[in-house]
Amino acid sequence: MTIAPRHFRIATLPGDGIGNEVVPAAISVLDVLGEINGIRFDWKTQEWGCEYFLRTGRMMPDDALEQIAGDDAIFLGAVGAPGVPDHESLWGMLIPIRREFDQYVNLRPARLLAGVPTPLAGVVPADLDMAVIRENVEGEYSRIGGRLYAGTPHEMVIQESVFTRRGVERVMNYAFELASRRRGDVTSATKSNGIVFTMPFWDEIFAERSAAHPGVTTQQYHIDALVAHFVLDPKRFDVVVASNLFGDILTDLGAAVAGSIGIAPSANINPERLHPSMFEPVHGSAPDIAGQGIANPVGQIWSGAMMLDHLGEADAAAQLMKAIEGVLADGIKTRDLGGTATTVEVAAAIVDRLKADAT
Ligand code: GGG
Repeated sequence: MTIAPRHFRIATLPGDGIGNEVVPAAISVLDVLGEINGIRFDWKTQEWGCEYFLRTGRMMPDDALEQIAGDDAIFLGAVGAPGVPDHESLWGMLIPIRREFDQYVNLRPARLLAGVPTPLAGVVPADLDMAVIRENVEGEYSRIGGRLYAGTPHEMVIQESVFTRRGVERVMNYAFELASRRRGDVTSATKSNGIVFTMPFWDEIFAERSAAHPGVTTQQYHIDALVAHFVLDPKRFDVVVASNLFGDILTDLGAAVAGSIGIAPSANINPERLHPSMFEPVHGSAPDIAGQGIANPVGQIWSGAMMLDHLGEADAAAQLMKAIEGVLADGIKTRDLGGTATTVEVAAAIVDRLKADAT
């Protein structure tokens, strides 16, 4: 009896800069993994991003979200390029996708993999394995505010933050549920000593959610102390829940202490599955190294493993993680990790490893 391959249609958005190098590298790996596991991907590539913006004045066409709304997942590379203001590129593509598809959880694992050097003295892989849950659709990233008296000595700007009870509760619930499947601890990132309305509200809801999840222990730190603990004692963290801005900053730090931002993956998840979720590396478009073939593809490939997990292909995701870890442990690494391999060489080594493990 032959079994028909599972088929997934993936909206593929390489975007800008090194996105155009790491996305094809990851696809070369995922296609082989798919062949091994009876999975077929239909990579529906869209050339949206800053080049599109420079031609059309928009990062994506007007009906972009309608075009991808029915896809099984979105696989995104990076967004941003010199010549396009960063707020145009982010608010023209990444943020509308996250918001329109209600991807309110941004799950960003920070894990030290064997063979990857950490800048932290004396820290081994068992000491650094956390998942940061970043609230992804509200918080400090808002378009509410304004600018008055531009160009005069009285110039002023106001930028509002938006925290809703529904928004905070649901992302915290996700963090508690995730922790209950991991080591059972959630840390909240706050700053309620300085930010007097939104952060005490955040703390209040954290206390309520904690009471509703009695099997999970909790910690709470002001963001300034929390970043110090990330560096000095990462072992104390299992799941960390943070607002949009705090989570964004924390996860670059988490990636750096885990060896390189080049390996950090992320999943923008709509847990109710009413819309497609989006998988992208934490890193940006890195114009300084774009076009040289030296970008680390691991963040993109690991994001592919998270996508497979979300699509119900946990075995294939586990095979991929094993292959990534094996290749890094063998010392096949790009320059950001102290190696000399190119983007394509790292991807090819992961493919070889997948094939070897499958025989
Ligand atoms: N790979 C995603 C990407 O290009 N990120 C660039 C960036 O600036 N992201 C900000 C954010 O995640 O909110």
